[in-house]
This record gives sequence, structure tokens and C-alpha cells, in this order.
Amino acid sequence: MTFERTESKLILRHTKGPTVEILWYGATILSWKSGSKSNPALSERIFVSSKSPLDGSEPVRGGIPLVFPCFAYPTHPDHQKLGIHGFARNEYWKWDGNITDNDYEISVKLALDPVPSIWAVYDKSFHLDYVVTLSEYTLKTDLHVTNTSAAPFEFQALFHTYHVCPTKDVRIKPLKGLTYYDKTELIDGKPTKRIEDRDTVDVTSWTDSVYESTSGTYEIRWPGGGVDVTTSNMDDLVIWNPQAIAGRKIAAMEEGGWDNFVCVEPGLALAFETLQPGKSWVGKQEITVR
Ligand code: TA6
Repeated sequence: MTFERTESKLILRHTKGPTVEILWYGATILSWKSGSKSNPALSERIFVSSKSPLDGSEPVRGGIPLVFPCFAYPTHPDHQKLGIHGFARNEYWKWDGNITDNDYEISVKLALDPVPSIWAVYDKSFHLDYVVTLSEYTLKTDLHVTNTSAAPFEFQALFHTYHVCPTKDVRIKPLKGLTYYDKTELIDGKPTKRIEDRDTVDVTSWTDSVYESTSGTYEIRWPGGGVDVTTSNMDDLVIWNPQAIAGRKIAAMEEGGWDNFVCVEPGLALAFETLQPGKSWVGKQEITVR
């Protein structure tokens, strides 16, 4: 296994061929090239818009953006100076050590601590560790949040994962019977509360759904491919695809980009997690190519 640190990113290379690229800016995973047991040919699994700046001028349009300490537009009193999805995806992270490097997997840790640009908008003391692990067919992302202050604080966290797929054919399950909040239909400014009645969920129309209290294991499938996603401590799941109606309003979204990805985003997106002084919390996603 090897890993390479350049000025802009970290590159992991597995001996069997898979690779991961992580931008220091936002600790944003830009690329994950992997095969599967059934088809060992490497292909790109993560969507990044060709129009997305990668220079730190704005959050990457694609990849796996990290959402912390708030999901979507801030609602918590502690987050009133924050932008949408918080600051973790807008800050430069540091390499904190190569944790695992063996024939099976390679794993690295990146870290984020408060800096002046964060203090300016957020007054809680914290430490974030982001552990990214690459094995032959699997990518794991673990976000550790530590409260380094003397008082409890509340936060949300989410992996905003853009999965490459043929959008018109992708199906996600199991979500049937779960409560979800449909952000494409607002009533008095609030998402519409619904119960999922479909065995498999598609995104053939503009989709922006926040599923509550999900199971933690999901199948994302399309003809000829798919991934399994297993999560831990990430109670909710967001499914998003803007289609043209919302996608054309996103400056950094390439024309037709919405035909080539689905965002399946495990996280704490509805409730807030309370972290006591000195304590840590970890949320995980494990993506395996099928
Ligand atoms: O995760 C879904 C969502 O909250 C959508 O409402 C949409 O805003 C998307 O995130 C992208 O957010 P961004 O700030 O990256 O444009």
C-alpha cells in the first residue's frame, strides 16, 4: 500500500489497484476508484461536477463533503453564524498520521481543530478526526467528534456522499414504512411529512428526502452495478438528486450532472446529538461495491 501527500491532497493506493483521493480542503474525498468481487475492473465511484472549483474557493460540488456541526440551513441557537451544512467542508484539515497499512487495507486520519475562521462563527471547543480506510472493494469513513470544552454542546453530522450511477435507473432500499420529510414540497416553509410506501426508492424526479431513524444498511442498485452502504450512529438518511429543475440553479453543477449521481447521505440530520465535556462521538459509513 502507499499513500502520497501533495500540496492539495492525499492519495491512497491499495496494492490490488483501488485508489482514493482526499482534498485537504474540507477533507473532501474527490475520488474512489474500485472494482468489485464480480467485476474487478476499476471504475470511479464518486461523482464530482466538472464545473466544481477545487481550489478552496467554495465547497466541492460532489465527492463526500463532510457536514458538521449543522445539516442544511442552521436552526440551532449555537449555529446562527454558520452557512448551510456548517464549516467542516470549508476548512483545511491536517494529516494526523497513517494508522493502518497492511496487505488488507490502508487507513489515514485527518484532523480539524478550531482556527480563527471557525472561531469567528462558532464558539465551542472541539476536535474532529476523520479516518478514511480503503480496502479492496470497500471505502470506510469514520468521523470522530470530541468535546474539548467544559460544557456540553449539540451538533449534527453527515456524509454527503455523491454516488456515481445512472440516475434514471438507480433504486435504493429498504426504506418502506419509514417517516421522511420531503423538502421538495414545503408547507408553511416546512418539508412535508410522509411515510414511504415504495419497496424501492427512485430519484427519477427532483428528490430531497430526509428519512428518520433508518436501519443502517442500504442497497443502492442499478442495472449492472451497485453498492451496499452500512452505517453506524448515523440515525437518518438523506436522499437527494436535484434533476434539471433544481440542478440548473447550482452554478458549479455541470449540465446533465444530475443524470449521473445520487446522493445517499447517512447522518444526524433531524435531531441534535448532545456531547458532554471530554466525551467523543463517532459516526461511520462503509460502502462496498457489489
Ligand atoms: O442533502 C440535501 C441538501 O440539503 C439539499 O437540500 C441541497 O441543498 C443539497 O443538500 C446540496 O447542498 P449544498 O449546500 O451542497 O448546495
